[in-house]
Parts: sequence; structure tokens; C-alpha cells
Amino acid sequence: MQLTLGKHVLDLTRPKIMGILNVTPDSFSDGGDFVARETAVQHALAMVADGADIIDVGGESTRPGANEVSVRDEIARVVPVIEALAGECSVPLSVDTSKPEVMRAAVAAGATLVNDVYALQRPGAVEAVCELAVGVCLMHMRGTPRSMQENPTYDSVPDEVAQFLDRRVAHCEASGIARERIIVDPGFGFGKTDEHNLLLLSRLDRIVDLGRPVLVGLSRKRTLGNLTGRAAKDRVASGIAAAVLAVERGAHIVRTHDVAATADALAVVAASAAVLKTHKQSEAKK
Ligand code: 9MG
Repeated sequence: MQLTLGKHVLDLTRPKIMGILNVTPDSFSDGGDFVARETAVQHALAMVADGADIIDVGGESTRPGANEVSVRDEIARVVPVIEALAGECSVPLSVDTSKPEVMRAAVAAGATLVNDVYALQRPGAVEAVCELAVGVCLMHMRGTPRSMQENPTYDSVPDEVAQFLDRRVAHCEASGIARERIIVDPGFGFGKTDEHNLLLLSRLDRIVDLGRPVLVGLSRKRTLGNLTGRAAKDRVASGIAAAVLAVERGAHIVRTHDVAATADALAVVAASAAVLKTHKQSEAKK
């Protein structure tokens, strides 16, 4: 499977790593705007050196309970960083936003992928992505970041998430977004209990069966903290376990804070898959 993002064509036969670059005030603060921007750019370049295939730049937190940020502030946070990275970076840049105005500004600055946790459901979002002719990641979320963890319930989480994503892909295609540009994401932690997240991970085949590239993001999430009793910064090992399980179950892109460790883990997965393929080919010839 291939994914075209502007001038970049990603071959998804080997899983890809999306490095997370948060440019919210609490992530790269202190020292004024320029220092914060430079720190963010250097962090992104370090992630690329560590093996990131995509950098996802976000200016509004989507954590449970997070407040909304104005269009102006979000643009002021993400655009200078995307502009700087577009000049220095060899990998595709993604913008994590649900606002059409931010999508347009970020793409003008050099982004070629829109990562939307609202799956383009906000007014004008589908039209913006259609006009901009960039890639899009459609994510499932139950509720909004403010309310999503207030007792989410499902009859069958894998079925309901798969049905939602299937409907959104169909709607986007019918609105003129090329199918080849669409990625789907079950949205771990977005309106889901720990049990929902674990069941979704076990039944990732339901999402893979939609026939689009699947992106997963479990890095440092609360479910991993609940399972291990560890603080966010100490969830690298559990995040790697989740990423490896996801890739083994068919995920194509892993969104992570911990790029170097994820790249090492996925190198082992890829080597194991390559050896198995060669072995099966030679067995078939016998
Ligand atoms: C912005 N963001 C936070 N978590 C995410 C996830 O799991 N997937 C995607 N696509 N975006 C996310």
C-alpha cells in the first residue's frame, strides 16, 4: 500500500513512524516565541534523525478536559514551525488540527497531511481538505476532548468505530477527496475506557479491513499509565509494546513521542517479517 502526501510517496509495506511535535505553550515554553520555535524545530529534526517518517505538528491540546484555542493563536503556534521545518526537513509534515482556517494556513506553510481528531466533521473541513488536495487522517472520537471520558459506552467498540470510519471515508470520497489520500485511526483514548482501548487493539483487524492505511496513537496515553502505574514520561516500554502489537495486527503508521525506541522495536518486527517471508518462499519452491 502507498500513500501520496504532496511530493512524498510513502511505501507502507514497512510501517512508518509519525513523530509528535506539540507546540502548545506548556510543551516548549520559556524564553520567548523565537526560542520556543527554535526548540520545537530542533526537536523535530532530532526525531527525523531518530527515524521519524512524518512529523505531526499540533498547536491545540486534545487531552481529556483540554480547552479550545482560537484560530489566531493556533495559527501563530503552528505556522512558523511548519514553515521553518519545510525548509529544513526531508519528511512530510502533518498538521494536527480540526479547524479549516488552520488547515489552509498550515498547508500554505508546507504541511501535506491534515490529522483531524474530529474526522473532518467541523463545518468547512471536508471542503478545505478537498481544495487543498493533501492527505488526511480521519480519527474516531466519542464526544469532544472536554467531555469524552465521561462514561463512554458502546455495544461493540470495534464494530462501532469501524462503522463510523467507514461512513466518514465514504462521505469524504463522495465530497471529492481521493480515497488514496485517506488514512483511518481508531482514536485510542478518545471517548474510550481502558477496556475499550484494549479490545480495539485486539480487534484492530476490523479497522484494517476498511482497506485504508491505519494510524495508531497509544504513545504515553492514560491507559498505559493505568496498566503500569507509571507517569507519562515513564511509559516508553508500554508504548513500545502497544506499537508492536498494533503493527503485528496490521497498523501502517505509529504516532509516538518516543521515536528512537519505536524505530528500534519496529526494525526487529520488520526483520522478523522479512525472514518469515523468505522462509515461506523457499518452502513453496520445494
Ligand atoms: C492529536 N492526537 C492525539 N492522539 C492521537 C491519536 O491517537 N491519533 C491521531 N491521529 N491524532 C492524535
